[in-house]
Amino acid sequence: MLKEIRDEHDLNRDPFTVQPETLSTYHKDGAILLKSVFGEPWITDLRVSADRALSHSDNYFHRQRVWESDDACREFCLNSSAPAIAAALMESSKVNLLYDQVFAKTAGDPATPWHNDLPYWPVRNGRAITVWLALDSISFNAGPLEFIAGSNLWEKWYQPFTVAKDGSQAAFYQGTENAFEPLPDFETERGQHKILCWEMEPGDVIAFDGMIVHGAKANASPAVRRGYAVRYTGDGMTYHSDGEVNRIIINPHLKDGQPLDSDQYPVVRVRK
Ligand SMILES: O=C(O)CCC(=O)C(=O)O
Repeated sequence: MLKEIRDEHDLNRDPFTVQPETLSTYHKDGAILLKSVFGEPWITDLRVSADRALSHSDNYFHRQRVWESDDACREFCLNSSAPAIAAALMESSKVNLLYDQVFAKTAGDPATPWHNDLPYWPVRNGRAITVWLALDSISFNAGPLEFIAGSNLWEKWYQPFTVAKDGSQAAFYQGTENAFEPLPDFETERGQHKILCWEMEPGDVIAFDGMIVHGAKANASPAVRRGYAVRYTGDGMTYHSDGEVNRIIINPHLKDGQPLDSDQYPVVRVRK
């Protein structure tokens, strides 16, 4: 069934329709490239926001929760087609914004190690999706994202880690759950998997599941590659403080098991 995705939140600047093939590919592979979803006004505004946010970041290549203090990011997270993309691909009637994150890889920046995202986030019991928007042209040698197709279906919660400046895994989180699986050396296992990797143009989006194993290549080009990642959750997702590996996104006002609805994780879409 073709889904029309427009609601009162969609300003119609970038209307988006998801085709049945798109949906089935997303469910099977866990990641999909959507071409030319967002137009020039967004890209221009979000580049300014990304540069400003990164100039205040103490991390070498990313900054989180930008939307809370940046008008263009707030507009994108709440009122663009991004929540509708999330709702359609998760097939969810309610969508919450979890947080947003800007990334920049400059020339020579290292690879992002393989990982899956949900183990880092203080949420459980539902699906999550990232809408990852390219703000620059990203060629194969400029640090594109890579995904292990179908790993979203493994339901493996790989042990989270921090990353040092040279891109190496600095510390593995021990956790209180005892539920994290040791992280295989996916780099040496490359030949055993179907790896998805796409070149992107500004305005292209990769939408990917919170459980898919992914990373990014080193930036071997002279160009900077900026990306804007917005993380959304779907029906049934609840707060889970044991998952507070990423301390920047924990919500001190929520208790375990509560729905996420809050100022920090606002509901961005409800389909009646
Ligand atoms: O941009 C990168 O290198 C990493 C992005 C990533 O892992 C993510 O958005 O979840």
